[in-house]
Amino acid sequence: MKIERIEAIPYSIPYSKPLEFASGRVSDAEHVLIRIHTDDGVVGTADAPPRPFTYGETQDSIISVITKIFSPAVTGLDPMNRGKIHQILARTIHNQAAKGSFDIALWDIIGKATGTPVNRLLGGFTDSMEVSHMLGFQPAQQLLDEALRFQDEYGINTFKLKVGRRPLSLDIEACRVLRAGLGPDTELYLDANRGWTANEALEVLRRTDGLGLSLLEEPCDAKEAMSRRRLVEKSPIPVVGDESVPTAGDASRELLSGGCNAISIKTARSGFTEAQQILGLCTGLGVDVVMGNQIDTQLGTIATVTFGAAYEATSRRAGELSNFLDMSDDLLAEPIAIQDGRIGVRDVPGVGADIDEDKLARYRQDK
Ligand code: MUC
Ligand code: MG
Repeated sequence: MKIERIEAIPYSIPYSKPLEFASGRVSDAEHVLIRIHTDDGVVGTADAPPRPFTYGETQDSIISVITKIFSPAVTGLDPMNRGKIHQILARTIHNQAAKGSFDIALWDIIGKATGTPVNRLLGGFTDSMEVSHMLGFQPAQQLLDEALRFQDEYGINTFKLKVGRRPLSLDIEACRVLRAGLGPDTELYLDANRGWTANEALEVLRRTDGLGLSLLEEPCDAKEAMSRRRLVEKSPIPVVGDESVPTAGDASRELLSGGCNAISIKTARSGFTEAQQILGLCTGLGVDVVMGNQIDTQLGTIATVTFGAAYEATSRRAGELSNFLDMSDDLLAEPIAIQDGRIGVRDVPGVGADIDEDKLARYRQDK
């Protein structure tokens, strides 16, 4: 089997409810659909979400690196030789979402070619993931209304609150209202997307003491190494590295330098292969992981479920798997269902990311 050609298709689907957070706002899923075609007809599919405010990639840069650099260098290679292909991709630095989607599409090919669900190739630990829902910036009462609706409609009982606003009292008030309205048994954690300084984050931790928050993600810029380390030492709850740890090397640097003591693994930026390396590092060091969300479509979400459900450590906590519910439409042929707060792994060869071709024709931007 050989890689014959690679498509990088730009598409845009509006959000019915845009997501706003400290580092940006997403109102349209302007993503790139990657399809790796092989000479024997097997096609690997994956989604690449550009997040310029996080990694610097854009729709154009993803298409460009895939069609102009990756594609000519790997055409003709056997997709089973992932080690060789990754050595070639690694010659280009950064471009995490482009590389991540490329890797997931390769795994999709391997699953289809061997007639095996990729979840089982990776580890096959379990057949579903518990869902955590991400709440974007909104007034406190609207946040509570949304959380209660998601509890009621989907059985979701874990929420990540986007914070990082000033004055700090806005987010502190939101935490109080959510805890009072949701009760003590709902998991609640925070993600500031680098919106605060380390000292502001410490103040928030002091003023939310007693509210049972479980994690604090990317409170400030990890590059502010000294104050960040002080925060991690003083925090009573784990400090999760997210945008500071897209690669295994980044994760080891941040963990060893005390910049975080838990890690968000995102398949959209690490693929399955580098996500495995990050996971190995974390389990070896005894560090908690969370399966994160890159504001993913259903296509990206099914990839996260495929990986997250493959291992005990990645399925222990609820994964962030529900942002697609705020999109007006999607490309997946068989939509994802959330039942009793969980999403099931697809028992089909590959990742289970079959595309609705009519929808793709409607939303693609290159035709
Ligand atoms: C998250 O966990 O930070 C927001 C920006 C991004 O890159 O991912 C999202 C969610
Ligand atoms: Mg985050």
